[in-house]
Amino acid sequence: MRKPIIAGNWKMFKTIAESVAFVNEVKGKAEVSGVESVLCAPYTNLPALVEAVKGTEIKVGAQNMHWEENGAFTGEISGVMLKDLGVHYVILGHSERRQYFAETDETVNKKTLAAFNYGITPIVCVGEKLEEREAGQTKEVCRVQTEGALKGLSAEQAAQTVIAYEPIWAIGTGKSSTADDANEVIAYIREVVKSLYNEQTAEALRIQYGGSVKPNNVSEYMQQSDIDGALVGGASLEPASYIALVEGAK
Ligand code: G2H
Repeated sequence: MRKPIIAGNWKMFKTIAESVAFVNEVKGKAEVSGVESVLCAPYTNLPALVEAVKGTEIKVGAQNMHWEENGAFTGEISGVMLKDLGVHYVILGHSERRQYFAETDETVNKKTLAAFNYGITPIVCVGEKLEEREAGQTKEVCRVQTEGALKGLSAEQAAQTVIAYEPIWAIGTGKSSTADDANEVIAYIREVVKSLYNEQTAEALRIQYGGSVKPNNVSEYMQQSDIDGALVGGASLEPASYIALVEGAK
């Protein structure tokens, strides 16, 4: 049985004080037995957030990291630094990073491998652009990105990886993939993992849907056979909405 995982991707939102106030509001509420709840915040908020979630079931994630442990990489943060803070998850290869910050399958792979060196669980994002979808290339794009990200991981590491399928045309647009369509792609990604490893690994690995998930549609996704949770941007920013998302994943 895969444990559902709701991860809030706060992107470049919230000050430290706002992050702490958020946790104080969702404490005891966005904590539902059998559902993992993760808040992925800007780097600046991570220490305060790790402190604020102490004694709760909520985990903290970053939204990126460098693959090297340290070095002359101005402006970058490494896995060892995140581990030092007590961060459990890191989002890698989000489409906004692929689009605006030159993230490639190769850098996503290096970062994914590095995350495991520090005991941080990667949430690896894959997904097609609108023109790729219209050209019938959705599965092929997801296959290439999934294979690229997992390259060199052991079966045990792959089983622990979380993949987020986020069709790019559905991100922050209010247009979401139908639950059936998302499930079809996600089931295909699981087949890809099976062909790379084995059935046991593919059945253990969790795959989220992401792209305009809201409290009123999260349960439709969760009812699908292969969708194990959601990576949520806009709707994760308000406490009441985040609580409803976690409850909707039961
Ligand atoms: C996709 C998603 C979170 P939103 O980027 O990763 O954002 O829920 O706002 O579409």
